[in-house]
Amino acid sequence: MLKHPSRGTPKPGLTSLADPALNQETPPHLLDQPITPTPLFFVRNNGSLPAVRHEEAEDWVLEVTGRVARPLTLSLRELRARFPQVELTAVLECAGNGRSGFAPPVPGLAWGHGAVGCARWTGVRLADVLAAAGVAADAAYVGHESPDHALGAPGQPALSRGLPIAKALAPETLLAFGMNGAPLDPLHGFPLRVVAPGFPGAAWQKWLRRILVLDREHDGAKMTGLDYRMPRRPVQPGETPDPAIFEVITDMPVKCLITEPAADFSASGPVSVAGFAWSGAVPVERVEVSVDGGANWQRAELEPGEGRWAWRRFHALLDLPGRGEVELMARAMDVAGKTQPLEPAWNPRGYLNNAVHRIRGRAV
Ligand SMILES: Nc1nc2c(c(=O)[nH]1)N[C@H]1C(S)=C(S)[C@@H](COP(=O)(O)O)O[C@H]1N2
Ligand SMILES: [Mo]
Repeated sequence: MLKHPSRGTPKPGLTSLADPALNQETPPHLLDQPITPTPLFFVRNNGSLPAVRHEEAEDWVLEVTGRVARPLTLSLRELRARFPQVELTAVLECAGNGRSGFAPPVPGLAWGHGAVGCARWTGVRLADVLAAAGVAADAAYVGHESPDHALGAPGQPALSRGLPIAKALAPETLLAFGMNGAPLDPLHGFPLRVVAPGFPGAAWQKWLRRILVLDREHDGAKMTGLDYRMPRRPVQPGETPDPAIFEVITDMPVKCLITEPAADFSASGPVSVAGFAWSGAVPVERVEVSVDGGANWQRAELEPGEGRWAWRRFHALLDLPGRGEVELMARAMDVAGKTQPLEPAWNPRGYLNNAVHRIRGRAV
């Protein structure tokens, strides 16, 4: 018997966040693999967990409607039969990853560093499905709907987000039914979800039921107000900013995570530092590591990674300055020259914290 049938069962070994919905992150040292195993992959649910029986999955119906010439009603079986199957490896990161690092604190789930993972996704191209439906010339956005509901408010959708039409039509955007060589896990959207590489996790709609093609930005649950939006200019804590200066996040910043050594390490002699680097629309160019608070940076080796949207492993051997407390830091840079700040850029909802990752330990 499930303890919380409408919430889902927590995965063992992950860190659970205080929230009525099931939200769990991965301790960074458990992210030390090019592909994050599904049992270790973070979970972010805004509401209930839709229960879909495995036997019912192929009959799961996806509807495509709105600004299209031919509205579609496709079962998962038909979706598989009708469109070419695509596999790609991509990082999925919550826009709120790192939120606990903002000072003063901001409302929202207090994620540490682990609301991120990299998986192999299998599905069909959203562009192929939209071509079959015949998208109208004035289509500007797609809106996505799912059966999960706000906890305690069954009539209220938990989340209904979408994509600008250009991203919906981009070759990397998938409707995925597979994750890491298996059917999607129920916690990750079984039987069908959106995969939108480079976009924030919120755009990766799970348990996808309906696609609305729209001539304007979608206004579903958690699409409006300040949700998943960044101000176009810096906003100070305490300021009441005009919501009109906020825009939907459509790109994730360059970032990296140290996965080795783990926090509170102790080392004697040179220490091996490794981890993964990723970004959104602009590819990663390099990773550097520091052991002196960022005064000096040493270039790390950067491995190719599994395609354009996968994260890339970096590693370096760092000489420790002496005995006692040390702090390892890593920062990535993208090909446009953007890098990670030493301190996060504060914003009212605590999104896109890509400050350098720091791991404290001891030289012995
Ligand atoms: N239907 C639905 N889709 C959803 C969500 C949700 O609550 N409901 N959460 C979104 C958010 S905010 C994130 S970060 C990702 C997390 O995906 P994961 O749980 O597979 O890691 O799913 C997205 N898709
Ligand atoms: Mo998210």
